[in-house]
Amino acid sequence: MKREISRTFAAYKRDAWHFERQTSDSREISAHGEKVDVGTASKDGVSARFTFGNSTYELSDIELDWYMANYACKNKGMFLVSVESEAEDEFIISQLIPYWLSFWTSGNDLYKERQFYWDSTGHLLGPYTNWGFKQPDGGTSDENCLAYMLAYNMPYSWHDAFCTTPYRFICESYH
Ligand SMILES: [Ca+2]
Ligand SMILES: [Ca+2]
Repeated sequence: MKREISRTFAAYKRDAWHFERQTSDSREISAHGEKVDVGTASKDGVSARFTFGNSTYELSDIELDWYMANYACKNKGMFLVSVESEAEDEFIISQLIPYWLSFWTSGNDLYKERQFYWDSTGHLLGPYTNWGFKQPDGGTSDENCLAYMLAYNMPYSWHDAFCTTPYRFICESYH
């Protein structure tokens, strides 16, 4: 019999999505009651933890859309990452390289088109930025959320992307 101490991890009220933690090594996202296997995950949903300067970071080992990723970080007292300097950017990228996957940050221009800011700090991006080739290219489309991505065979850089796409994500806490 499957030992299950399933507890509701978070309830994302806006669209009634929620995801659950389980004691098994699998993690499922359920949407409107339908369970979708998102693959094997560690028990705490974190694949790596590291510190840099005054921050601690956690890389998720699950993929969520930007809104749910934002909620997931806040639910454990952290925030989606904000990147304030080249040094921080380079350090984070050095941690991401082994994964070769996209990761959400807190950056977005959901409130004012083309005005990207870090949701975690409320500050506009800059002065340092690491936009990828031809990025941001979303214009007035719905590419409103900022992810670390690999594109055009370039190293990790910042891309505006569709917020509803599930990617892994980076949580940051300050100490
Ligand atoms: Ca930061
Ligand atoms: Ca883009």
